[in-house]
Amino acid sequence: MPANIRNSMICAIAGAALWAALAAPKAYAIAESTGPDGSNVRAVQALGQTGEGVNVGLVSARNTRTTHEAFKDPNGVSHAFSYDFTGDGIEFSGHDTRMAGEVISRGDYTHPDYIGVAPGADIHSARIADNSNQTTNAFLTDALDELVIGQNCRVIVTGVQSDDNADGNSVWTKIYDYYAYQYDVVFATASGNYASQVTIFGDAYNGITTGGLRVTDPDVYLRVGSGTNSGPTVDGRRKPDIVAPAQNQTLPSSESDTAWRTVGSDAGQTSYAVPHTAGVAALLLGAADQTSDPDDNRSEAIKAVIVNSTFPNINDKNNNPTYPAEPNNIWHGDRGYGRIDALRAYELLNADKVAEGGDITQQKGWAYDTMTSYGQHSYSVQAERNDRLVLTVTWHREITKNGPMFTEESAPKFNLDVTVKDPCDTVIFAETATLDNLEKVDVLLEKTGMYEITLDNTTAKSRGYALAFELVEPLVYDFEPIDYIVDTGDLLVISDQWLLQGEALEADLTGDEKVDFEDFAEFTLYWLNVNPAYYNE
Ligand SMILES: [Ca+2]
Ligand SMILES: [Ca+2]
Ligand SMILES: [Ca+2]
Ligand SMILES: [Ca+2]
Repeated sequence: MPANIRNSMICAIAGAALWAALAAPKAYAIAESTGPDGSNVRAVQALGQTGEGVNVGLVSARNTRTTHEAFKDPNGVSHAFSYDFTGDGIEFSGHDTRMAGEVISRGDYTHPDYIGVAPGADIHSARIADNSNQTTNAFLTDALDELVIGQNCRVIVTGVQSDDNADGNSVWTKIYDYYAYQYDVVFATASGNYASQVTIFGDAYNGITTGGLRVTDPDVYLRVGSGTNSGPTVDGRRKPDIVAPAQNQTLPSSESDTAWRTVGSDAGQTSYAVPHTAGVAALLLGAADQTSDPDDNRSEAIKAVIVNSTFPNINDKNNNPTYPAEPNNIWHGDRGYGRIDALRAYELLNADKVAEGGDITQQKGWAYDTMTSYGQHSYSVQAERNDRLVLTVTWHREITKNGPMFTEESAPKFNLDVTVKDPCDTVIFAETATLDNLEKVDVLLEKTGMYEITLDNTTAKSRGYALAFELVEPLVYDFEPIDYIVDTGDLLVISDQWLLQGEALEADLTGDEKVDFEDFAEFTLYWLNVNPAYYNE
């Protein structure tokens, strides 16, 4: 491998033409994309989390306009910093200023409510493409050395893509996985735009790859954009991991220190989606820094809780439902595991850490542990019939560096196999795949009792891993068969047992051993309730 491969870097979105073509700017767009039908970030900000003390790196073709008012605190001090690693100098760009603003904007006098995802964080913007839009692996490693080692960036977000073969084996991708593995960094990578499959850096094993969502109603993001790259990767791995709002975001731009642009179209440009992921990671790291637990800020733990807590019921590019309640649809090539949900991720990371070996009675939790050679860990979780068990396990691919060489771990790569057994010892989920370094389970449980989750290391290697789980309770009065809505199907249970008397009648909602108008009145309080994460007509 030559020491200094040159490569053409393409901005993941051509900014200038796109924003001009959009409809009139909408008030508080950045705030709305962070609402409950977007990335749900405002709910975490309302709890006092801002990502303060967390440094985020932006690796892109050009630089952030660091003098923009949106980056300044009340003392006039900017929280954005720019660096050039190409020798062609610092050059502000709209694209990179907008990405940075989406992560850390504090608003300004004319746009006080246009707050980014992690407004307490700092951003360090690295230019890695020269005036010919070429980059080298030296530009990239110099940038990451400065951002990760020099500036202690624990999150890296990327605004460029490459048309090299995105099979996880390019030097670019290995460089990313090296810094993630070696320095415990969260890489927020984009699935990229306008290609037939996920592009570099979206093929990084250790990153969280994000696709872009378009709006389906004002401020509601329920459909994958037409231009965001779909998975799997060229080598068959399940990327993207997640999706995030892209369309209709009003962001600080580079034309002046007070310029703002509304960007993102129904193409779902991933440059405007992936900053949500970076910002959420910064919020979570900021929160984890406030706890005594030493492992809740591990990059694997951040990834596990983000992926586990996604909202899965997102329509595909063609606006067809993706039916996430079906066991084969946990992951989908357009939407990955679903839309990022900052509040649910925060609540999951905030739940108590769990340990392998013991019995777990909490509704959700997470673990970070090290698996030894051919080891086995098991987690026993108490669950109720009709709960859904949602579980994510992830670890990093190991990359080593020798001079300019980045080398993947020897074959076979570290691998955990995940098995779930019900209280009768029947296997209800099992996988023996070795390709992906993330496994997610989302299964409806048919029995009440202790479920055993087993992780088997199929290799002689040892490795850290993170696990996150949540038991999602059924809707009240969504009788079997569970269909995630309380409607006429459930009313039939009441009518079938109408005026019956006795113990353990399903339709005796009041517990007085008879089914009558009191039960009907109780039932109507829940009429047409749905669980939107799983309900499809
Ligand atoms: Ca902590
Ligand atoms: Ca496996
Ligand atoms: Ca029902
Ligand atoms: Ca009753």
